[in-house]
Amino acid sequence: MRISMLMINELIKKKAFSVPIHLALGHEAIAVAVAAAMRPSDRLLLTHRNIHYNLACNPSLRREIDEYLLRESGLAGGQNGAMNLTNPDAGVIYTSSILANCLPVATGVAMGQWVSGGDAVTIALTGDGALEEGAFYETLMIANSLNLPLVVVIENNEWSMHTRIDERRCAIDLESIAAAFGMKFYRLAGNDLNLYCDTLRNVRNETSAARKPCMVEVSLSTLGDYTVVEEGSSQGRYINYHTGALTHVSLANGPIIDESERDPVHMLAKLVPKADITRWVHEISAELESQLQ
Ligand SMILES: Cc1ncc(C[n+]2csc(CCOP(=O)(O)OP(=O)(O)O)c2C)c(N)n1
Ligand SMILES: [Mg+2]
Repeated sequence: MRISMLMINELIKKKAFSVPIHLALGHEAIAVAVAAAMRPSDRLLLTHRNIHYNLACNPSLRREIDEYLLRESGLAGGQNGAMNLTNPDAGVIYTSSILANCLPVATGVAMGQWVSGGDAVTIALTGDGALEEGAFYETLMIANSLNLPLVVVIENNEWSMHTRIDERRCAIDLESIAAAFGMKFYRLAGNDLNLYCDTLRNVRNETSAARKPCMVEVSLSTLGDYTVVEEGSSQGRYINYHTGALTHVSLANGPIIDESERDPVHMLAKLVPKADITRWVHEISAELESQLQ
């Protein structure tokens, strides 16, 4: 997934796409965990930053890129582009760039699953910016009132475009909000992939068995931030990545971007001998490049 996104970044740098693409470098661990937890009848609803889930659910880089090129061979037949990308075959049935918009839609999908019986669940993704929308709280109220099998996952990178949480609003304690609605809450941080996969599998199965909604908050960093020093200034200005090309990040420098807990690939690399990582990178890059021929 990391190498695929870095390849896409190289194409964005070359201005290959007419649609805006929000890379999700640093968001990979939760996407892997959600995709691994999903069963065939489960449904996933996404937001503007959806590339990692689409790559996790269908690792065809060719079809992802074809969608961004608005070609018929794309994941959604070239109709959706990036910010509305769906992939119904993999359970990704709705994606909206309107903040929090996927939540009421997910509530309806979960209600459909409840009416039909069975054990399917709906998983809806959102960022910390969407907590500023009324639809977030209405979704919690309806889903808990009707006991719907809905998992709400919040990717908290502490940014909404170029504004940090503490610059734009009061803190929102999601654990207390979940408790107020009487729902289960899990918090993930640190990019431990095995822990994320175990947690999401348990959350999915508990939600299915109890037919009660659940909330998961994931603290993460959107990698690609940098500092510029402007002429006449001695101080650097911090630039947070939101969308588009990461001109200072290069595929040639390898898949690890930040040698810290912020980078899930760095955390994964710590679990595997270095020679294996080098071999994987080589093999995966060759396979992905062959898809792009
Ligand atoms: C209702 C609404 N208001 C404003 C926007 C403009 N907008 C697009 S992305 C974004 C930031 C979203 O932040 P967050 O949900 O935390 O996701 P992140 O980009 O940090 O992953 C905003 C404000 C929008 N798409 N929809
Ligand atoms: Mg955010």
